[in-house]
Amino acid sequence: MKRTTFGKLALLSAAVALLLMAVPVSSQDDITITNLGSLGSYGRTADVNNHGQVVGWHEPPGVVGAVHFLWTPENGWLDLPGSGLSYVYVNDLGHVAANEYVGAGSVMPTLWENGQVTPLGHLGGEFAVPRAFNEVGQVAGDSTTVQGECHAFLWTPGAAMQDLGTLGGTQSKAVAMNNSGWVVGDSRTAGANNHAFLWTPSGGMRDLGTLGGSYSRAYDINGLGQVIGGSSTAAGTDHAFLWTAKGGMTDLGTLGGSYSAAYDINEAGQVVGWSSIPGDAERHAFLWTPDGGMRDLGTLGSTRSRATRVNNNGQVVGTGWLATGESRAFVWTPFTGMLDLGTLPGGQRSDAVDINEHGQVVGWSDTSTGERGAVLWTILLTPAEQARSMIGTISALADDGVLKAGTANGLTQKLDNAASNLDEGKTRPACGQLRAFVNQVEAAMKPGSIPADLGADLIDSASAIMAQVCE
Ligand SMILES: [Ca+2]
Ligand SMILES: [Ca+2]
Repeated sequence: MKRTTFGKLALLSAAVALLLMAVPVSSQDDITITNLGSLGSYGRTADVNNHGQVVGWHEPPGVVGAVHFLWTPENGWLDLPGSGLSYVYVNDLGHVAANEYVGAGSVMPTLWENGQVTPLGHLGGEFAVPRAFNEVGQVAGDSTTVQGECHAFLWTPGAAMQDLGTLGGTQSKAVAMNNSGWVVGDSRTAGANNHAFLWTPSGGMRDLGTLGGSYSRAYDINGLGQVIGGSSTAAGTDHAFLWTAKGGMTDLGTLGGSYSAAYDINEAGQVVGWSSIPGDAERHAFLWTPDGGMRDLGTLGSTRSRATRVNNNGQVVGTGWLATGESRAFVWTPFTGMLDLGTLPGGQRSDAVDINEHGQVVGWSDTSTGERGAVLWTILLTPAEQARSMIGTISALADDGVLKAGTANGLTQKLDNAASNLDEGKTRPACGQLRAFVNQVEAAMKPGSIPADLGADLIDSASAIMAQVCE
């Protein structure tokens, strides 16, 4: 994902806030659970951005349709105007894409920006829904047309809604997009099969093919243009796929069973989903990495788990089922394995739907009253994990051209040494490396090699680690 410099800076500020309250993570004790408010009987939490701002929907008594809400750490819960369907997204600018009833039987996507509501229009029909929202404010989704077909659309600020066409059939649907405005989804072909597509501004809609079967479906795309989804194979079973411009569609395989499906890909090309294991009686969450292939993330005691999101630190969230049958939100990290995120007091069931780059997870939990609460879980990182998270951020800044490669290498080397020392309990050399890191940042800020705001954030983050481990 190509983030703007603004996005990166804002992201670092939020990281600082998290680091200041961090303690070691090794178990559920290091995860906090916050009840953001009541969702009533059916509501859902839908999305969290990198500032810990959360959106979702609920159905208050007497209201037809979903009322969308925005929860922010600063101002708490805010019901957004109108009512609509259960589609709602928030980006790092704090803008919200949703949809609203605009008349009898008519639903249109809208953009909410600091209290201003902008209708995004439609492709001629009465029904349009947003399904993806990016950091430059573009919205992708699908809309009915004058002819009564359903077509994928792309809406760009300042431009009219664009019909992305189809693969030759009468229907297409957008599912995800990246910050370059590349859209993926699926469309009917002239042969009436459903195929995954990639739409780009320069190339239009492209058929991504299948794994040998008749249908495929794309679920996500990252900033590198890598696409994941599911496809039928020549053997007639569904497998997770990864598509790249260079390699085309490749089969990600399974955990030994016949079936797999992929739901999310991060900026490092890591993929999550679920797969059946030998015998096909069990379905387990997986993490697929370019180096290690498909890894079984386990379960919470039953035969089923499903991973739905992975952030750029390789932290995974999804749904696990207990041996007693209740669903539970889980987080999986390389440091902890799969952890049950638990429920609000008196609850039995919970589910996780999204995670941001700071380990903040959103979802819902039932409560002792039987209502659902919107939930924010925060995973607290160890000092070594915090240092490694900073390495990831600095590398991304170098990739984006905000930092020179030489500067970034010097900084990441010091953090890497500090993290290794912390792993071994050697706090004195770790603190020396962190101080050297701060000195390098300060030196690079003087000639402007590191922008002032960014430099201040990096120093704050390093200082937060030192406050925990240094004398
Ligand atoms: Ca999100
Ligand atoms: Ca993704």
